[in-house]
Amino acid sequence: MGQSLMKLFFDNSCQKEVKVVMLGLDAAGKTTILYRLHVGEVLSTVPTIGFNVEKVEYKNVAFTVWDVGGQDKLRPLWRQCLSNSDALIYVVDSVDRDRVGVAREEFQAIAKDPLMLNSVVLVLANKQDMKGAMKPPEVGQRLGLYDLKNRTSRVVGACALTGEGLHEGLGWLAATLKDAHAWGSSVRF
Ligand SMILES: Nc1nc2c(ncn2[C@@H]2O[C@H](COP(=O)(O)OP(=O)(O)OP(=O)(O)O)[C@@H](O)[C@H]2O)c(=O)[nH]1
Ligand SMILES: [Mg+2]
Repeated sequence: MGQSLMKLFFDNSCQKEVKVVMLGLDAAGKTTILYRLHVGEVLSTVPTIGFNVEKVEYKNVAFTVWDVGGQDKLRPLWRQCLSNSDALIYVVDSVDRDRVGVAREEFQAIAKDPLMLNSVVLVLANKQDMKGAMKPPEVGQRLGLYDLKNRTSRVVGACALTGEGLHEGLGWLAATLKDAHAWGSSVRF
């Protein structure tokens, strides 16, 4: 089979699987986002104690998304979920200016964790529907996203209630991971 025919075959017949860990402070909107993507609806949530894991398919990529509780006493758990992650989705409550410093500290610690050094980073600046929400570039700047060296990263404005930004973010992750893994020309699948 010629190279281009093989690429076409793998692109169309093999679904790619990636692991995504979704983190962020409590009440940032992680669980709402997870189920908005998984079932296409807004489900009522309670604070997550532990984690939720669901599969979300988009653009021929099967994302296994780990949504880990963000309360301060649960954050030590985050590190136990990092291994073999292809991507980090870091969710920020864009109206929570009081805690953006804490969000930054936690983000920096995770982004620089040795287990995450090769992972792609998507920041979702959530709750864009709310008055006074920080815009995505400000959220990126306050997290120190632009200071990270040698990372593929992006910040996208989102609203979990309407779904705004969620597929844009996933689409970017799918395209970026396809490039990073050179899917389509490899025989990984
Ligand atoms: N206005 C608005 N509210 C949102 C949005 N996303 C989530 N919420 C609300 O924010 C609250 C917290 O959402 P969760 O999804 O439970 O937050 P979480 O990040 O999973 O919180 P933990 O499980 O404690 O880590 C809920 O009342 C959601 O309805 C959004 O985009 N806009
Ligand atoms: Mg939750």
